[in-house]
Amino acid sequence: GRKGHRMEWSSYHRLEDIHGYMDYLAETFPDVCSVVSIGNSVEGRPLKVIRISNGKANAPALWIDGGIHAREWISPAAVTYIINHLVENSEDLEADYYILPVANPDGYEYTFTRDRLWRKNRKRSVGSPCTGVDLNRNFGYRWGGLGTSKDPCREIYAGSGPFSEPETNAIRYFFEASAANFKAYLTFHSYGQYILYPWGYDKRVPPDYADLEMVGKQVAAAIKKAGGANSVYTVGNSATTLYAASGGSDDWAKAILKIKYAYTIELRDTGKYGFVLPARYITPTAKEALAAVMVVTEACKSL
Ligand code: ING
Ligand code: ZN
Repeated sequence: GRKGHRMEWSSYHRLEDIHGYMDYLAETFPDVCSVVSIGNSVEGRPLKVIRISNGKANAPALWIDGGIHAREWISPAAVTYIINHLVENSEDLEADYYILPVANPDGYEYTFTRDRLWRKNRKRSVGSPCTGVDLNRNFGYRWGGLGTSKDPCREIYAGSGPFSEPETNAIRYFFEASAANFKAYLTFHSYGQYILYPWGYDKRVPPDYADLEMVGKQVAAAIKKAGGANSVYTVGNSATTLYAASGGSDDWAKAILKIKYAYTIELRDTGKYGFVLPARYITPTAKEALAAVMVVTEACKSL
């Protein structure tokens, strides 16, 4: 089209539109954005990361991802909204952002073409009729523990080993190769309206959990302010607040990468529509996600 991209936030978009938007931004604002593919999915789709930075020295780095679970459509929609905001306000940025809006592109496309409620990636298991690994059980910290399954037919199948999947392995490789000074790792999911910090593998908490709890509460307050009566998010440790789940990305970011502010943010709603959140809620929900990013950015600056 005339604008050079098809992105907007009144409807949910296919992968092609999201990737097209990222490429458009990199071409149009080369001083602020660049796009790289950090690897390919099982079916060969690129895992595109956009870096947004105005080049200020000593800026902390934040990682943001979305769409690790295919059916959680609000997550890529909110993450692209965050990208749009950061690029439009790039003069004011005091951090560098690395953003992967669709971490599970095969699953995401599958929810448009075949099964709206698909969660996992699209890896075919040897010796089983079932397809798909839960990418948020496939990271390499306490892999295969509580809240996971070895059965490829389950929604919480952890895969054949830690980082067995190209999607999670690409994220690991990206961090291993990156020289950026990551202070936060934010992964957006739905639904439930929770701000969750490690650990997920069991009900224990990290040594600095008081800092995670405090910043989490600041995030919840900012979300309340940005939204309204329905913008109530609960803060807590994943395993206690929601359920135990091992091999999640936030536990890995915290334990192995030593990134201080690791959060899983469960966006809207609280269950009325669940994963099938109507598109009229994209903008209000994305504003909540953006408020979270802004609060965490502030916290990173004072580290
Ligand atoms: N929820 C997360 C899941 O992967 C979670 C919740 C995240 C639990 C991190 C523990 C650790 O199951 C959704 N909605 O995917
Ligand atoms: Zn999820």
